[in-house]
Amino acid sequence: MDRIKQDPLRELLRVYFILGSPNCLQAPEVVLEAAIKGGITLFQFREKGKGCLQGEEKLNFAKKLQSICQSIYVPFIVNDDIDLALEIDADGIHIGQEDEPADVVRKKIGNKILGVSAHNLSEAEKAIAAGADYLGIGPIYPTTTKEDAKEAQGLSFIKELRQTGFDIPLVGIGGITAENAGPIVKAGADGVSVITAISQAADPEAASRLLRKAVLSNI
Ligand code: 3NM
Repeated sequence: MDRIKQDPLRELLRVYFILGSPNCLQAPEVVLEAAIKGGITLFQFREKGKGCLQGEEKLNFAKKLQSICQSIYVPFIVNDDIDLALEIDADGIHIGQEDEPADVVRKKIGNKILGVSAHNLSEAEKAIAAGADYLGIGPIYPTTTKEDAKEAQGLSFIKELRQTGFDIPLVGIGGITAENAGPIVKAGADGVSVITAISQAADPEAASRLLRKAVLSNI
């Protein structure tokens, strides 16, 4: 087995499911449990967008989803909200370029997992210097889930990072499905991150299983 396959964080990034209450067709707890049964490897709580929960409701919802993850040992990452991540002792945090600087976040969270979205080499270099454990690269394909998503970039930036010698764990995001996931890992990503492909699937367990198969058969 090569070094990449032995890295536990790379293994966690294989099928990285992101969810918030605005993203679901069914009850979020039901979707998350099904996704875990189908083989997701990491979960991110992203309570954003129209109608999202705030304050105490958000906190209680996060705790509910966290306890589902804890019961099956799927690590629980919080999007953006560092105070929430610390309050519930989440396993990690994911931040974008508009959020608090990664070095400040790293100081606040100690050795929890830190993921940073990066769109160019300079952002990638800065994130790594600040202590990012993995980079989120997207949108790979067009997506309507993130309101302020940039233009789809395809596989070019993932390839550029790998060709330039960056070996930090990478996960692709944006418009990813079981049908189009394979080329992303072939291009050098360690896994894929999805919202719609699982949360809006008629059968989230089957959708997760298909995504997992698509990733693992191309690693
Ligand atoms: N971040 P879906 S794209 C949360 O480009 C998020 O950084 C993106 O949702 C980025 O799987 C995106 O439904 C939305 O396309 C991903």
